[in-house]
Amino acid sequence: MKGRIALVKGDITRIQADAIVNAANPNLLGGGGVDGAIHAAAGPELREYCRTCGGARPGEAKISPGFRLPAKYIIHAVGPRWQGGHRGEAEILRQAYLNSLRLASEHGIKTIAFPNISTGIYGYPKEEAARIAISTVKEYLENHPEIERVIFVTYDDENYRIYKRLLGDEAEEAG
Ligand code: AR6
Repeated sequence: MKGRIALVKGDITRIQADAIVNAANPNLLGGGGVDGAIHAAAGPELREYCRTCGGARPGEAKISPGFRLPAKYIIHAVGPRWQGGHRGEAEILRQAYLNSLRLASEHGIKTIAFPNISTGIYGYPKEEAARIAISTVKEYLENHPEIERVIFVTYDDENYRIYKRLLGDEAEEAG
């Protein structure tokens, strides 16, 4: 696993990877948070493209070109909205990561960067979300050598500290 997981603090729109993941909403037409930043940086062609994607349910993911981003692709994953933890949120969050990774494998993507899905506007408790993100990615990497590198991109200080503690020396610090 060592060398295949990286931790970065910063803006995901600037990441050089084959794909970056967006924390989208079900209509895939843009929003606030990281979704707003990705649409602003990728340009209006992204919204036009996403109109043809048919949306995505919580836990699902769809892929688009990266347009003006350094990344070749954007994978739009819809995380769960936190409703107290008894509405299947954990499994939906796991599926959002897993379906993003599956799309990456299908499209020959070797490097993929994830934001901390659902931990902003959707209100998922950050440490619980980080544990799900890390365990889902690690399990997938064990069985999928075609994915060479997963970059966890943290933006706020709290998520950065949580990921740093949970990953320990399993992650290289990059960026
Ligand atoms: N780069 C990396 N991470 C970022 C950036 C950025 N430029 N900006 C914010 N974050 P959120 P959600 C982090 O709210 O909770 C949208 O309106 C932020 O610190 O973007 O899944 C969608 O359209 C947080 O840790 O996504 C949906 O309606 C993480 O990104 C809804 O928000 C996720 O926060 C999705 O909510």
